[in-house]
Amino acid sequence: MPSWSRDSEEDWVDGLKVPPRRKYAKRAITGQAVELAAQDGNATVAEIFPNQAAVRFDGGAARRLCGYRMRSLAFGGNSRERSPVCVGDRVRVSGAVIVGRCVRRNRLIRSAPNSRDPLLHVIAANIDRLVVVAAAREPNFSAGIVDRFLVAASSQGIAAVLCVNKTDLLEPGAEKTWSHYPAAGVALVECSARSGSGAESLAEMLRGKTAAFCGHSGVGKTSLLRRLLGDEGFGRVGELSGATGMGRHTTTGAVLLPAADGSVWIDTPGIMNFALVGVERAGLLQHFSELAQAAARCPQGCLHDAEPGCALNGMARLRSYRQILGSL
Ligand SMILES: Nc1nc2c(ncn2[C@@H]2O[C@H](COP(=O)(O)OP(=O)(O)OP(=O)(O)O)[C@@H](O)[C@H]2O)c(=O)[nH]1
Ligand SMILES: [Mg+2]
Ligand SMILES: [Zn+2]
Repeated sequence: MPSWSRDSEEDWVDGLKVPPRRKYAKRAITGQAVELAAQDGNATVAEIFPNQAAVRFDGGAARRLCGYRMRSLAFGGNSRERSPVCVGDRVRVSGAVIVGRCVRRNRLIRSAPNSRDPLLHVIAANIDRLVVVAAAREPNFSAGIVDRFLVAASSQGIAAVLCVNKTDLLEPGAEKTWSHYPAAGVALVECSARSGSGAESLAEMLRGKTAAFCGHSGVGKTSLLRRLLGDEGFGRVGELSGATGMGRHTTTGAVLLPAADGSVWIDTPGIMNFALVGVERAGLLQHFSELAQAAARCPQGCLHDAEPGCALNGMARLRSYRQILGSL
């Protein structure tokens, strides 16, 4: 496994292997940032580095590196976040310092893997659409992680799109194990970043929105974004990777990319374990709308655990539901 493996304990902020000769701040700026109202921000966080964040100021295309105050970690009650700001955060920048973070509309969040403390990893905030990317093949379609992301989106009130990529690898007549999603109320786009098929309909669904692309590693999130943005728009990403001094293909941290038409797209690193945060066992079923609907026909007190008479028996996402329930 490579040393930057993103499921190691400090895989995200501290795990970025920034060469010491680089210009990043060695120490955090002390003091407490303040929480601001939504309209008080003047910039959006585009990428996170150790002790610094790249921001884009409103109305300007340029990125700028800013320091941030570390003691803002207490935002949002007693849960600790790995970083005081995340990609998509609206912030107030004064001088070259993020002095405050605006209230978040929503957040895509998981518990940080392998940490002894209950640390939270906010992958991105203030999202209009969560694009859950999976591959038709290589790697094979995995319902488990797709449904976890769909539950995370639903629990935050974020509309989701399931995007099944690499359809060029699909043999004619091969079974599509994801074909039940539209009936479950989930928008589905089949596409191929390689051939470009489906890219236009995806772009159409995301027009003018802030969309975060998430999913397993290697499913083609970055390739899709490159296809949607064109190489020109993506030149900026090359620039970013250059800034960290890492020649890399695999995405190691979330990056916000503005598209020419006003859409904003966020690439996120592929993750292996997506541990849900803030979803209760009792409320899980409501995030599987087709199961919740069918459950109205169950006998009283049905646990939907393969009991005879359970109306959920045989439904496509029951297995995912049971698995996630068992993990909460
Ligand atoms: N055949 C085929 N290969 C694809 C397609 N999209 C991406 N790939 C390949 O799949 C591999 C992974 O693509 P990436 O775009 O890096 O995947 P990712 O989801 O961004 O991966 P992480 O950054 O690790 O999370 C690359 O070798 C791509 O060339 C596609 O539509 N068809
Ligand atoms: Mg990537
Ligand atoms: Zn039941």
